[in-house]
Amino acid sequence: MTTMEKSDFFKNLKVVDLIFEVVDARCPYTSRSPEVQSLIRGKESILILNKADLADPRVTRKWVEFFTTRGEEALPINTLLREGFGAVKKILSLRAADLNKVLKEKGRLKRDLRVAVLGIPNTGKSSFLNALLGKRAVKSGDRPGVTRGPQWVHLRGRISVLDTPGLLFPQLKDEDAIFRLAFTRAIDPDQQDMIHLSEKLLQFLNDRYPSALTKLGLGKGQPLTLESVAQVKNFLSSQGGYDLQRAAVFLFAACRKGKLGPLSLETPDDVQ
Ligand SMILES: Nc1nc2c(ncn2[C@@H]2O[C@H](COP(=O)(O)OP(=O)(O)O)[C@@H](O)[C@H]2O)c(=O)[nH]1
Ligand SMILES: [Mg+2]
Repeated sequence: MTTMEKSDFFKNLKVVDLIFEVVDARCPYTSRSPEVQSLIRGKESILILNKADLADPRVTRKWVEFFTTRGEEALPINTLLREGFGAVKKILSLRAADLNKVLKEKGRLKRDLRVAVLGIPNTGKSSFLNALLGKRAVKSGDRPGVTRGPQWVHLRGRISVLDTPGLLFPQLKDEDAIFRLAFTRAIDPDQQDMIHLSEKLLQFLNDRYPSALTKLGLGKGQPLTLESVAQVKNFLSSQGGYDLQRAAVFLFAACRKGKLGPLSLETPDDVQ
């Protein structure tokens, strides 16, 4: 979003009734933006734990429990397969009915429930929004090159959805947060110290998902180190010895591609 579009989005936010805050199910705590709290003051927000297909289902259940205990509603979703959308649609129709019941009691006219989607980069905001809107294709500007602000798309059942998601910034609180956000690509891993990131990844996997590492087929010698990865891949440095930088980049990319199976980067115990 450009700055212009961003400010338009936040202007629209004032009249929104319900917000879907999209986070990454693999790190639903770290992928929340601290900005959200001040933005949604007084409005109902529902946490969408998206990419649930990539997360460890046992841990996702713990997260849902964690948020529920804190009085928040959290729904695990797989946007690619449209899994979990039944619950989303149900909430929308219930809230639209509630809103119009209240309006009627006050003797006011019926209106649509206004809904917006927001979150940090790469959590799947656009995919989730498109899934919500379904076939009601979002029209681009009438004339090419003309920027337009976010627009309301009307859905059946007295619901309107803002057609552009709100982009928020993640909080780079500490090294664990940076690792989780780089792994889920909320931030660009290439802008980080790759050796450090990959060492954190190895430490994490050896600790939490030791058998996942064997799926990479990088030798049996446990625990895996950057040295051993460079050795197996024959990544040699021009100064002699192994090229650990190259091993780090390779390992991080290989693990991100989902070959390791579903895994969760943090559990409620990590953040309490
Ligand atoms: N595995 C998986 N991938 C998803 C899911 N939702 C979105 N993605 C992928 O995540 C990437 C980022 O999605 P996008 O909607 O552009 O995220 P945005 O930056 O938040 O708008 C894309 O490659 C999507 O295909 C999901 O539920 N599961
Ligand atoms: Mg997007």
